[in-house]
Amino acid sequence: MLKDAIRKLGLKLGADVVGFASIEDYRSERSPDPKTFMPGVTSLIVLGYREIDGALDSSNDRISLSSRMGAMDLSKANNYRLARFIENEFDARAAAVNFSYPLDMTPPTMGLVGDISLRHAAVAAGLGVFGRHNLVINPEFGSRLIYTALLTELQLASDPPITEDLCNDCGICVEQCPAGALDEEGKTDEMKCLKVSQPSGIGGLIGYLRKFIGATPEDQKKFLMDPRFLSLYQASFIGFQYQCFRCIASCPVGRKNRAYGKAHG
Ligand code: B12
Ligand code: SF4
Ligand code: SF4
Repeated sequence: MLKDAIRKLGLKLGADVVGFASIEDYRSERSPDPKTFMPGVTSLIVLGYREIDGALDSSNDRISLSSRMGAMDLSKANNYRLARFIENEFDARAAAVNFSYPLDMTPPTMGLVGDISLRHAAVAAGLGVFGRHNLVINPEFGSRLIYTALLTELQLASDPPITEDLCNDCGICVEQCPAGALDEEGKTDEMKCLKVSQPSGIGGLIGYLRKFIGATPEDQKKFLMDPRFLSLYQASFIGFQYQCFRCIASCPVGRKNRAYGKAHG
């Protein structure tokens, strides 16, 4: 009953999939124990939002990002609405885990580990399984879902796990990765991925500032008109500015008929 009411609202608000996991079934070795920041947590509600095919398949990464930004905005508002619904209707605490950030930027993880690993949460909630690209593949939408979650003090049983291996080991994601970040099975080379997928992220900004500090005053003036500086400026108010989507976009599982590849050659 509880699950039905929450699922119904999540879907009505625009999520494409909604799943539930008892906190005991959520296991993510590198992530913190959720009880350290919500002592009474008993379950996770995980929501998935599909990427827009036309955007994801575009060779223009700004167009691809438009779909992501829309999903992020919708998911943030929905998390807030759902948390409020749970607290108002069922008198139980709820807290939202947003799409990606804010992240804990302190050592040792320095922005590379979320408070909740949404992939492990999605797997625990029966929404998908890991594929060769280390992303979660859902039976209906394939890799083309992004996830958010709510932590709650409601007792909710886990949805049945997916036992089928949805990855067909075709290797397309590995071939398509321009950074070679997926070469080692079971591990994404984070630094290689970051360089290509977020060139205007913190690594890019630090590199640029280092060069700026070492430059002559004359060259520093040129640095301020450099297109690279303008991209860093733009990223500072957009948030994480993803510039590569190839591992999600190239995976054929659940891609329907709107085939990837035309714009990418
Ligand atoms: C930090 C982060 C990154 C970092 C580091 C990734 C990393 N190693 O975890 C960087 C910048 C590299 C990154 C890149 C990308 N990310 Co990212 N990222 C996150 C974030 C914020 C935290 C991830 C985290 O906590 N990792 C730490 C733990 C979980 O990692 P781990 O235990 O070491 O697990 C790794 C491996 O061991 C392996 N693994 C673990 N268990 C198992 C089990 C099996 C069976 C297998 C095969 C593998 C496997 O997978 C992980 C990848 O290295 C999440 C959001 C969130 N809060 O979860 C999004 C998230 C994981 N990212 C996502 C996406 C889509 C991307 C990108 C495609 C970029 C883009 N354009 O959007 C790439 C894909 C890279 C890839 N193919 O792995 C989505 C994934 C959605 C999905 N369908 O699975 C997430 C969940 C965001 C979201 N809200 O949907 N990301
Ligand atoms: S986002 Fe791009 S660079 Fe990163 S793993 Fe996927 S394909 Fe490779
Ligand atoms: S592209 Fe192929 S190998 Fe990669 S995750 Fe998808 S099905 Fe698996």
